[in-house]
Amino acid sequence: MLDVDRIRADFPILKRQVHGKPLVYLDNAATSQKPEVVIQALTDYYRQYNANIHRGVHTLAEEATAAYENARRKVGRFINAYSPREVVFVRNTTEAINMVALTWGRAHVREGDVIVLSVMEHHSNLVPWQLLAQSAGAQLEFVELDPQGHLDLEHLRRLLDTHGERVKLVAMSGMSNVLGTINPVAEIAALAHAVGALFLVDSAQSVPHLPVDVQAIGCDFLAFSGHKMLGPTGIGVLWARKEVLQAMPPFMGGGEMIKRVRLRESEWNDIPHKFEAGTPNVAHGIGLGVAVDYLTGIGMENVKAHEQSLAGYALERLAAVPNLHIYGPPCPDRGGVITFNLMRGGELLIHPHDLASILDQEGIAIRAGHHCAEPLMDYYGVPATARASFYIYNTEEEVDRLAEALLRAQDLFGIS
Ligand code: C6P
Repeated sequence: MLDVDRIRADFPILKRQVHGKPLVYLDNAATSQKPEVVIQALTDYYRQYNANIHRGVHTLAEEATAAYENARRKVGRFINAYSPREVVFVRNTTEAINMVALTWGRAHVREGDVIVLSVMEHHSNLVPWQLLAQSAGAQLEFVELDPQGHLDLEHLRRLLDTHGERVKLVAMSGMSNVLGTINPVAEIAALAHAVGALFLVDSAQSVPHLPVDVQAIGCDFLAFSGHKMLGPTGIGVLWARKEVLQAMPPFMGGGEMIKRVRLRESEWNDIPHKFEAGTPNVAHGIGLGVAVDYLTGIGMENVKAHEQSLAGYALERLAAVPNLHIYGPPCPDRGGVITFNLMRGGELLIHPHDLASILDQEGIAIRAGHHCAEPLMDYYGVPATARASFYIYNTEEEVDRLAEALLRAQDLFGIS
């Protein structure tokens, strides 16, 4: 069990009020809050050893380089990378997936090839593949869902059987940002590899909330964002197997990604630097390392257990709210994401945006909209949904406040 009171004390923002009410922050799938140690790490860098890295021999440059490379090692250990050299720092999940599409994808995906995705994907794990498929003349296929919101693995098997070796890549989320579904990524990796395809995990929602071990999954690429896991914005990670990264052409050209430059051609640096052109986000990389320390200190099994217990409590508590339709699977197949609509006979009673505004008046922050998963909204035939998403500092009392606010919102709209 987590000592949530102690954890909450580490997050200065949780002390603030919104519209005169204590903040209930339930928008963690969009971005998490930051503990004092992460905020402090950024200030320390700028106050004490701000310098460019991998370039200078002066003390500040050496200290900054050591801290940044240490953060890379921490991140590598956190996901059980084979080597820290497999950890490429990028801006976020979106950049990581685009990097794969624009480098590995352009080199390996040809006309008639197939990329297998699912209908629950975030736009970041969809649009880069659309762009690649359009330029290469490749085909996209989509795994559908079962009625509870799990991936239909039989459908995946059928797609892989049908297209066989033409499938070059399977790319799926580790956990859905809308349904909360935890996907069986190790099983998917094995199915993808059986036809010779590589497997990319969009881990934007899984690395922050579940233990993730790239060796146990057996994936080839994994992408995630620092800002969703207590770290700063503007720093994220592309992990890929060493052999895959080494064979991949570079992404952007410039300083740092080269070993030797002539006027007409250049020799690339070793991985991961080959993919980190220009001055990187030094402060935020170091901050991500501190966030990883913080999560490691809690233990990712404990993080997962806390969020699943909150999700279970929320499913039970919200079941008592009339007219509430919840999307996604039951526990334990889901993490701490609860997406819902107030509806009757398939019609929305309150638009999720109105609902989010009403809850905001009560100090409760949830997200409303399509959650950057428009095809999934189409799949369920709704324009938008409301979503509450949990993290280590959320409590059952906050879930109670959400449930009570949902009842009051219906009163306000005169819904009986
Ligand atoms: N989802 C949400 O509110 P970036 O923006 O690059 O850090 O992460 C993109 C991304 C990719 N995949 C999944 C599964 C995600 O959930 C996200 C981000 C946020 O659901 C913001 S749209």
